[in-house]
Amino acid sequence: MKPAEAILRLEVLPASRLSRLAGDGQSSVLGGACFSRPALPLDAGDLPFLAVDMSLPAGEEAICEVWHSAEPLQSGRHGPIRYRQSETLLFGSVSLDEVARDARSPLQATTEAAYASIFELLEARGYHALRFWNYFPAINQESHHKERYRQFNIGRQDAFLAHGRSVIGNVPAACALGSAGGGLQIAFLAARTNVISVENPRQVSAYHYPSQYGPRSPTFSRAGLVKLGGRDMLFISGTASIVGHQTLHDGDVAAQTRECLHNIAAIVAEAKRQAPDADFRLDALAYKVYVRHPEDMATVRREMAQIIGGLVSAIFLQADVCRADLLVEIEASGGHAIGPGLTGI
Ligand code: 3EB
Repeated sequence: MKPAEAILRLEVLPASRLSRLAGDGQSSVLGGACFSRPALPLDAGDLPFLAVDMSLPAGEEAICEVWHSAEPLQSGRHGPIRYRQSETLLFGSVSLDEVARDARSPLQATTEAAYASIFELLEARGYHALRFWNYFPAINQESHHKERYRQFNIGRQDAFLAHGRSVIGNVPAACALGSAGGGLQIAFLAARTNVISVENPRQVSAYHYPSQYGPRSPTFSRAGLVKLGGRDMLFISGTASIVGHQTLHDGDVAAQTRECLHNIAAIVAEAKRQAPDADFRLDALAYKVYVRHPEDMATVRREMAQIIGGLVSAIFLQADVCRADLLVEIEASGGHAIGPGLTGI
């Protein structure tokens, strides 16, 4: 498929080229996210973009992932959310400062408020949540007697429950990473058609994690599968070195990377079982790789190249992962167009 005609295409480009793309009112851009340290003052007009404060590998330029669609697009706002929609898809972004509203921790309350707005929007417009990207600072730090990731999980789950949504089974794909600064930032992709949730047979579903990982289980599926324009597309959640519900390979970033890819392969196999006509392949996915320690970047790249090969689309970022013993987390998507331009491993 030619990129220009694709119903959904992911382009990865230097942030310096974003304003040229965004300036055009007829833009094919749905939305996206840019990553740099510090966060860039973004020139994205009324497009839904996150400017995330997150480090890149040494010497790399600020980078954006940009989702495009060939369908006619319309921009809008709903409360704090910017969004852009087509007949088929809706992409949104929201950035909120953490503010205390009541006895709940500011992060918990802000998370619940952000998700409540998102669900209101999706319900009003008739879209199904497919994929969430969650970023907020100090994810492993404790405040209000709880780790901040756990506060986030309470706020997120409460918003699902308040909107009559299931918190097990058919839940959206997601990731949650620690940024270097800023507020709570959420980007999301939603579809008009039904989304199928995919789980990983090697892992306990996150929504069934036992309470040792927090009072509320995280509300996300291992991947979301959707048919858009007759093509199966797969959005794989952030995937870590977890088997069952336990972290494996404590302190060994190379082994953790291999375990992540083993898990991603298992999710892809499971997705193929649910969509037999799809041709998802590990070397045709677009990857985003979050590495906790910058000095581990080269090791992660080497392990990935060894398993997948060098010619894949991949973004590498330095971020905190939601369990203190996780050194790397990898997300991926496939079935949509990718390019122009590949960022190889
Ligand atoms: C894990 O598998 C690793 O809370 O939205 C991965 C993907 C993780 C999504 C989330 C967390 C989330 O539990 C962490």
